[in-house]
Amino acid sequence: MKLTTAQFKKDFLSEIETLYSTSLDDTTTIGQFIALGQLVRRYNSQSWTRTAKLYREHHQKQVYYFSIEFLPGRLLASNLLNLNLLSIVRKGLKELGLDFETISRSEPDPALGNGGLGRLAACYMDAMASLKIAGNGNGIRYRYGLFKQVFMDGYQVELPDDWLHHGNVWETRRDNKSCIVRFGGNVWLQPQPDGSLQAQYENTDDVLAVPYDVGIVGYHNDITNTLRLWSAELPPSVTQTYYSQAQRDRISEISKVLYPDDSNSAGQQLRLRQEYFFSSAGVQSIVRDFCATHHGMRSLGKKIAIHINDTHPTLVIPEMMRLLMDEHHCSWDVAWTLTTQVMSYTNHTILQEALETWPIGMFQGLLPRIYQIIVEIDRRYRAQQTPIFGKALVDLTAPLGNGQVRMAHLAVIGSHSVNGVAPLHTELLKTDVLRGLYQVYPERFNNKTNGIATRRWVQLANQPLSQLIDQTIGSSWRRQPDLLQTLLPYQQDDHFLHQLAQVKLTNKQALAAYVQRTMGIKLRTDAIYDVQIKRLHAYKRQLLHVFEILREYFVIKDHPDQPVVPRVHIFGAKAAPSYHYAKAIIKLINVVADMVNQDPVIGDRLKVVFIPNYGVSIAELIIPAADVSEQISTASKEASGTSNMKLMANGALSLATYDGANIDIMQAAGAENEYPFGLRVHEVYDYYQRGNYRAAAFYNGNPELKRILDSLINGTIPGIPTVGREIYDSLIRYNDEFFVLADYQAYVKQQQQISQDFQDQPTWQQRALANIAASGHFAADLAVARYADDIWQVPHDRLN
Ligand code: 26M
Repeated sequence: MKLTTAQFKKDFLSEIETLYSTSLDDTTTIGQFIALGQLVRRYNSQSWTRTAKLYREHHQKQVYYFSIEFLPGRLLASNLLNLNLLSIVRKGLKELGLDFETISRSEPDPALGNGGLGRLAACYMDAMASLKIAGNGNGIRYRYGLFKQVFMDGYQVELPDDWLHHGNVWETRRDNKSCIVRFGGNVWLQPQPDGSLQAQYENTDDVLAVPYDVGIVGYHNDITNTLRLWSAELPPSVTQTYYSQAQRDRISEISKVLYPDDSNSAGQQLRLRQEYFFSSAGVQSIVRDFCATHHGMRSLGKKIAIHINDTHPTLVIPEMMRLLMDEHHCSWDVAWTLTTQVMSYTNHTILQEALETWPIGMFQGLLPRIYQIIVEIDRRYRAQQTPIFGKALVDLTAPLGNGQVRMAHLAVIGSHSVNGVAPLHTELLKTDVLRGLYQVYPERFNNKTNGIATRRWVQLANQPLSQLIDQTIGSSWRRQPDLLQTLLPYQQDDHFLHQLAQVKLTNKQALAAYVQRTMGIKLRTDAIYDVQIKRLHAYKRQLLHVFEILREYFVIKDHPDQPVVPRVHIFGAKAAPSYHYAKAIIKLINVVADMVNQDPVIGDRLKVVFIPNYGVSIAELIIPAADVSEQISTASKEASGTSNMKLMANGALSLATYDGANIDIMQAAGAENEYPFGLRVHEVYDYYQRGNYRAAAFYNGNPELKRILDSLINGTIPGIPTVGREIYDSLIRYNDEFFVLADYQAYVKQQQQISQDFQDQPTWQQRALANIAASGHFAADLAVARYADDIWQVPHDRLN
């Protein structure tokens, strides 16, 4: 939009005046943020209204992205970037004596997600708006987001994240779009005079679902899509006059807090209530909108696509069946055809413990009508497929089995498309996790490699790099990230490589200043910044990284006068509060950090910083400063990874196993520009099959490794008698479930190579550039365009 600096200043001061009835110098930073947010909303309000109208008038097919998590990060800067107002606002505020960055940092970071899954959903919302796809998000407005992490005595302590304390400037509550979601009670099918059956309910627990809409601004295209987050409230009192305190609590509980687990199926009833709550509310509002503009249901499959982000929203399938049959009088067959036309499903994990199942007893009690429908889906599936595939395979793949509702099976059976998030991951779905269903529906399976919002992760997070790229190849890459490829010839340009190194230095200085200010640790900016940022999980093997730190520590202690290449090891990671082992590793990292950082012999040659409360905003600070990207999961366990993509786009070299999208990154940027190592998937699977993995053999066969492991239990690392023993036992007594010891040697070898290579800065920067230049492959815009073409079948803007 068009706006002069003078007009902006006038508008901002008037916004302050209207909101606070006082002058600018009498406001707080958060107050200034709220005023600025309101103003941005006002600037964008026409676009939001117009977009809805545009889609309606063009009868555009709507995509609804259902996700139990959205992790958008702060929205002020990204909205201004997309509205092309960032520099005007920056300048205007400066002229008013204010600093944009300071104001921006006061915005709460909505942590309505755990990690990769929720962040991916947010990147895809941004991409859909930028591609002019009629894309809608559908999720839960958690009153408390993911816990705030603090360390006390090196242990993780969780504090509530009261992100709505000052309200949320970006949301609009829409009472007129509320709907009722039913739980529990009894249901029966009542024959009607016309011969049809009508579902009748009694003694249900009704919950009012109230939507809060957030505008998702497209990049320089006057499009604003909607992210709809549902909040649970008491229904209006016409239906019931009295609610006991227990009933009130049970209702408000539903959208009170995000489950902090990202790798385990919690199996708790509240989780199931959350899942049905936003699935039902979302489908009801979709069908309601559809009916307002269409006659009958016939064209539903042509006008609507519903995407199921992991199994958590799978109940959209039986909920759609329920609405079509019970409310819109479709036959089973018509309803089923429409439902499967509309639905598609993305799987995000092959970890067995993360595959959701619900005990039938619990499920039936909570969702009796939905359960009836699943029983019928199961019956028909068995009847149809048994003659073709036999009873054994059908038992294995049916929606119901072993007394459980199997959500992934229901998702595959009720969708027309199932995708994994990296080529390897999709192969493993076909051959392992969903093998049986792949036999039944081979044509449904496809791959969609993950992508990231380059706008946030490069343009906003790394402005020095973005400016350098602009100066070098012009600014079209900002709209078309694949143009980053044209940077590759500058590998031969010494001046450019020098500037690239300067950019990295600037970003390291910013991170070092943050670490100094918040943790009191002084970091050299000429060290290798070696970064591992992701949830804490045994399969992600932060432990392997710790072993490298201990190795480096012993090298210096043994040979204090030998020169070493200085390193800073940076961690960011939250552990699920109930994940005891992950918390033990957090304690270990913190204790090792203290030991290393305080040792005068070590000095500034080796530092370890575990930055607390890792999340989107801290990632934006760390990623641009990274030299090395640790992507060291056990081969086969990481579905894709996305921090690997964000780090490469910012010029970090990957130290990576042959897992998830690491493989594709190596292919795109050239393996010679990364540090691959470790077991391949087939080797991991061979160990499983033969049962011949012996961790102790690696321990006994490698004195350096033995010394490191022994240091966990012999007092060398102080203050971890229990934690050290637990970790040691997990490796030696319980045979190292994730093959840390098997990969140790190869990992260390690459780490040593890194230390050597880093000293040749021009060559290092050439390789950093190869990563930046190849990162356009992993732009969310490209990934979402493929979803649009292959799965949703919706039109989108061309990417050039
Ligand atoms: C399930 C049940 C109960 C409570 C929580 C959950 C749950 C929540 C989040 C389970 C899994 C959740 O997220 C999984 C996840 O983040 N997977 C990651 O998805 C990324 C995007 O596709 C991939 O890049 C990562 O490899 C994958 O681990």
